[in-house]
Amino acid sequence: MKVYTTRIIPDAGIAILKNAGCEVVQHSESHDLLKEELIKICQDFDALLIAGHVKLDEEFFSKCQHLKAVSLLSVGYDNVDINAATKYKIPVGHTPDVLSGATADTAFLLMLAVSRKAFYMYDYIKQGKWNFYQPTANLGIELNNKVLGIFGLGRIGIELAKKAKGAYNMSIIYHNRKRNEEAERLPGARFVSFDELLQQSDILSVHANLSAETRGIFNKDAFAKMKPTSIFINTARGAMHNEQDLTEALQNGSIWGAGLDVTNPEPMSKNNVLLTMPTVCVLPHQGSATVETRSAMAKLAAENIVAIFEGKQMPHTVNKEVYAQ
Ligand code: 8YV
Repeated sequence: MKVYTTRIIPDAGIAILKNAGCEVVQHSESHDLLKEELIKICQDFDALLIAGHVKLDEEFFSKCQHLKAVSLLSVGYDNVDINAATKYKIPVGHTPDVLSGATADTAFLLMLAVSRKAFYMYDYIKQGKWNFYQPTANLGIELNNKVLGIFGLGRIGIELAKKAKGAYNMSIIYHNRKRNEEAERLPGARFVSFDELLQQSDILSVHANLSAETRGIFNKDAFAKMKPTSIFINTARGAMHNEQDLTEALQNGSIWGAGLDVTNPEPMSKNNVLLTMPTVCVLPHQGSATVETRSAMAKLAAENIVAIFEGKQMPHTVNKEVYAQ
């Protein structure tokens, strides 16, 4: 069985594939393949392991119907046309759970860094501006006893809620399509409407999936409803916020600060005005980027493929309907 990976992935994943007898070829160049190139390459492979945000659309699946498995090195699968994969009976795997802690840490890091203007102050030293001490300058805000609002309380949101409660005794409110009663028991979270989430959060952190419903949901209207002292955090998908509206909300004082691990578009331009703002911290989509988490993700992505080769179901399938077909 031959497996193609669109990026170099951690050895732990490669070892699992090789131990199962797979031949593995990795795309080792630092640029994405064009769709046509990927389709051509896939003709010689049985399974595809996708890392990065390569788009797999209807045309891809129609021309690669022979693939036995597509396995993502991510929990998010918004780059894949799942209906098309299902139509061609191709199981799509992903890597939930193992990255929840690392991603919640990134949201926590951004929340704290924004509240103390950390990235801006680091730059301030590099620019040689650390000279006269002024007690009223460059002040941050504290997180103790503040309200953390979570948009999309699932595995990652729960991890963040636990950390925020433990570290800062924050109250947790959340908005989901449906109430998550199991999750509510953990952080003592309270379900609120989307408008209440906007109005009541001191920190609003996005952890939902990108879908037609959530695309662009954090727009001018949404930011206008937030507190002028609030901080917006997005570690989920950049397409859920309108970046121009976010920039204006920060400029006109509708909100106080923003922490982004995902931007819209990605990568963010080095000339983006957000990078000059004292109360903005941006990271280059690093949520799951730890040695431990990326290894665990690579293992899971490899196990998803091996399971199919062994005639079993993937441990984590996005489109379980394929097994019924
Ligand atoms: C990224 C992620 O894949 O799992 C996801 O959905 O967004 C991350 O793990 C990774 O950070 C590379 O962009």
